[in-house]
Amino acid sequence: KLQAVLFDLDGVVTDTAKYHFIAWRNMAKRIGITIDSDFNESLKGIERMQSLERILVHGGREQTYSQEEKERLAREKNDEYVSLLAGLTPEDTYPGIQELLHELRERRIPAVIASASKNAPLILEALRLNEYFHAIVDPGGIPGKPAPDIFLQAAKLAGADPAGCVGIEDSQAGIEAIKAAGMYAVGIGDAGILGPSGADLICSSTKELTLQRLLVSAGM
Ligand code: B16
Ligand code: MG
Repeated sequence: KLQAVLFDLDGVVTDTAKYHFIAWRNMAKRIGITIDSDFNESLKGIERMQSLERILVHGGREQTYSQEEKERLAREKNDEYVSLLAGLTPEDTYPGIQELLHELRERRIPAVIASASKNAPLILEALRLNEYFHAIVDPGGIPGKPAPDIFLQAAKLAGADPAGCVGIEDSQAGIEAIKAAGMYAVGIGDAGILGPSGADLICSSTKELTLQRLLVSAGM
């Protein structure tokens, strides 16, 4: 039986994944590193400082910066990211998400945010979706995706067994995290990109995410 639905945020609830990409690309460019959308797939779902490390390795610059300089680079990225979020309104919620959240609430099935982002509360506020979520995982101090911890913590907050949870993700790291947590993994995006990470069901758009579809495909 379905006990809880665990939502990734960036790239599942709204299109903020594109803002992360813009802000990282600009930061990387300032230090002479070029990142393209293929490389960006390996950044999705990855915590801020880890993302920076991946970019530095990608540019062959992992030895160049002190801890303090890295913190400055990450802060600059986040400042630009937060300024890109300024225009976010409820209209930016991906199609079908509010309807799914509504159905879950009617059925008293808890929805929890399982995001790596420290900006999650700010984004949910801007989208006016707070009331639909039972809880938001605090990603601080727990291992990031692809480790299962963020999803396990989300299940715990919902009072659910991992085996009774469906996790929804747009990233390779996130799908791996859901599977490592022993849950049913729904990928949003391209089957060629998310299939190899182990997604159980892949939808090209959030429009396909109805409660009925989840229940039938997860066999719950
Ligand atoms: P922040 P998700 C992740 O969010 C993003 O996919 C990833 O690109 C970002 O670096 C990470 O959050 C940390 O976000 O810098 O805002 O704390 O996809 O897990 O909802
Ligand atoms: Mg994501």
